[in-house]
Amino acid sequence: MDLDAITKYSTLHAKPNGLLLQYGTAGFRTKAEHLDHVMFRMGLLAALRSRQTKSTIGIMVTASHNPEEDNGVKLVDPLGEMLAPTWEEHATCLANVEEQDMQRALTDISEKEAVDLLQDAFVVIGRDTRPSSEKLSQSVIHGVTVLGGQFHDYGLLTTPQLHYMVYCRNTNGQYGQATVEGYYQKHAKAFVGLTKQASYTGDGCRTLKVDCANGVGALKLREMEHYFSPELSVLLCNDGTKGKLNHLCGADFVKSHQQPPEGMEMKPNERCCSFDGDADRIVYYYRDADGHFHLIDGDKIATLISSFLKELLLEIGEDLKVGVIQTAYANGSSTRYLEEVMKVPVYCTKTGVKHLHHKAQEFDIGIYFEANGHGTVLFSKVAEMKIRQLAQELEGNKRKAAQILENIIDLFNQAIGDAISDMLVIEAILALKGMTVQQWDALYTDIPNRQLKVKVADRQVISTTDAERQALTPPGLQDAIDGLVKKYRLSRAFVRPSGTEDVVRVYAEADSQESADSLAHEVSLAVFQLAGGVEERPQPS
Ligand code: G16
Repeated sequence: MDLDAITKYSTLHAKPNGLLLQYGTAGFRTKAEHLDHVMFRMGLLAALRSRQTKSTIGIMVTASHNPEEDNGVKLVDPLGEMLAPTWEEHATCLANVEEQDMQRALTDISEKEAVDLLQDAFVVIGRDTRPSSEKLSQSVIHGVTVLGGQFHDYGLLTTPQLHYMVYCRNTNGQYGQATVEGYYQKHAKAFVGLTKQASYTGDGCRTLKVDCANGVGALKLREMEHYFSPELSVLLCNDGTKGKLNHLCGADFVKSHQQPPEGMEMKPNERCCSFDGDADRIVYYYRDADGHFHLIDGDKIATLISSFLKELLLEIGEDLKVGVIQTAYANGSSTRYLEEVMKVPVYCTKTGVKHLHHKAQEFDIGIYFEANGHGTVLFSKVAEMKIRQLAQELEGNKRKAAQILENIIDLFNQAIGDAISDMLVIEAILALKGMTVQQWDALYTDIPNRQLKVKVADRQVISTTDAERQALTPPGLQDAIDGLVKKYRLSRAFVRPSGTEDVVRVYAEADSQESADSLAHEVSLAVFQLAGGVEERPQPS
């Protein structure tokens, strides 16, 4: 390691005085102007991680659903998964260390992790469309090269595409070709294969309206469109030609405000969906004939997929171990439906796909979705081999079911939740089942719910347990929440510090929308009073 070069170049990426950042739910996120040093340092860290694992490591420059002025960075581990927890700690330590201590911090990490400094290092980089992303990705590249690492800059990518590239490179192309064309071809082939099997619905070409949050998803969907047309035709809105990234649009806006994005013209009963800013989340929705808006969130996506997969497994006669992973935000109705009607075991983890992904790996088929639309399905190697074998051996309808499963395996992004791949899976399932968006929505009725944000001086004063459903600190907060919940029927509520925004998140469910709104507001006031609220007191909605 050329320690002098590190000292010399790190002064070009100076750390702002007093700034402390933590590797949060999905990497570092804050105002873009505070991130140059973090990017340089994550370039250094990725080079070390690459040497240690003798694999390609990914770095994505994005702040996903956050406002355009923010930015962020996340590291991608060898099989396309999120960075390992011990390395998240190294990342936090390296991002916060003072410049004069950088050499020591890097040496400490190398020693602790037994990094062979003579190994080659290779890092692939992607970025979203934020105005700040290009310059910040140059700082990442600087960090990688200062440590003698090689790199490939993919430029503009969706976050899941970058995860896919890492996975492909580290499996020597077995998972797919590590190019954008490779990504399009692999997923489109599986999608077209599936929709061909949908012949009995006689549905032909389908149209879907997609709100792209004015983000990179629009560019990538445009590039990909001709690979999957005419089986699916997509009409893009909020494609980045005029509006601001994530502003009044995108999956996060639609889910948390429970209303359509700006710029989307919705005819009655028309199927529409929204991506978030880096296209790793998707939610669906429609307006009924009376003009009412219906949201179909990650929970209902998980339900549709689970019921479809269970039907196929029944057809082929395989008793594979299936599990659904959710978080505390999952609507109570979805959990009940999955457990009681579908008889699928459901597990709850902390927020953040890294937690859900990890749990999902325990099953032959692990279905994980956050209510916000972030998720995918993982197939174990054993399950995959079994299904591929049955697709050759079985006959008639059983063979057809196994072939559908084979295509589904190829269509899901096995590295991370992916809005494009999830959209294609959903469209294929609806086509195969001959199901309308209204029939999908009618699987169960959501318990009315509300999500709010509260500004506090230091959100870390709130700590939680029981998969974030109970607050441990500050003292008195959980008792206050328990007291408020008792006032409403069919109710529950919890609070947790966000790991991507400087806010505390509040979630409440109750028997009517009015009650859910009121409970969420009362809990917000308790947070404001007991956890050091700043700026404006929460107002009733
Ligand atoms: C990220 C994570 C998600 C998480 C979301 C919100 O999404 O990948 O798993 O649900 O942040 O996290 P928090 O509530 O801690 O702010 P994205 O789409 O912003 O990358």
